[in-house]
Amino acid sequence: MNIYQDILEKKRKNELAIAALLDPDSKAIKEIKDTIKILESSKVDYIFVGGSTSWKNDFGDFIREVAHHSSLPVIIFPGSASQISGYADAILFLSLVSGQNPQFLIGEHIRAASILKGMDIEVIPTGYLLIDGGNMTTVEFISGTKPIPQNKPEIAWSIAYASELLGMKLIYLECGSGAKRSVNNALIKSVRNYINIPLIVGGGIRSREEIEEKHKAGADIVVVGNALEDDPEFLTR
Ligand code: 1GP
Repeated sequence: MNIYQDILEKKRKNELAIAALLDPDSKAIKEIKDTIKILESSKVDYIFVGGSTSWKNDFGDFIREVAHHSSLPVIIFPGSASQISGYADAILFLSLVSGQNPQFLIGEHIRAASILKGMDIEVIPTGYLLIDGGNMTTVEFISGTKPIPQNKPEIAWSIAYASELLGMKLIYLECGSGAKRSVNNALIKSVRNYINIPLIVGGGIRSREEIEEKHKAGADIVVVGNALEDDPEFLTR
């Protein structure tokens, strides 16, 4: 299955897609099998695996276990070039375009290039924009970049559209895992109006209503992490 074609097809039909984020730092490897069983019976389309750090589990062991139990597409959402594995179906090749830190704009990518060469994995170039979610998140701290204020949509859409012009295939608006506030609908709408490529929104989304709102505002894929961590069955219900 070509994941990007699948994302485009869902966008064309205006179908909401949900991605469940499994972070190797917040889940024990032995819980993966049961978690995936629940995700497969809920309305989840993709499993994202990754995070800004990887202290608790070895990334390779973690993703191998996810891929072993999952019939859903497994997509790496990498925090660095250390989070790459051929067990995944695809990788979001994230460039942190809202910041000016060369390590996350192009540096990790150079490290990743020799690992990805010859690996049978779909690579999807993604412009990653950090948006202010009301608290300091791990991604903000680790990347050392400032998030875009929620009331400055013109900054967000300029960066998003510039990323599309540079050839990015997806835009990801991110408030950071555990954000107090998710990306507001006005900002999503304004970015949506400027870009043609699919839009991912994540960070601090905790309810079904919020997921639907983000979709209505223009998100093609909504990412949920912590809320599923706290209550794995909330999407099933
Ligand atoms: C992080 O957007 C994701 O990149 C998920 O955030 O854990 O807050 O749902 P949450």
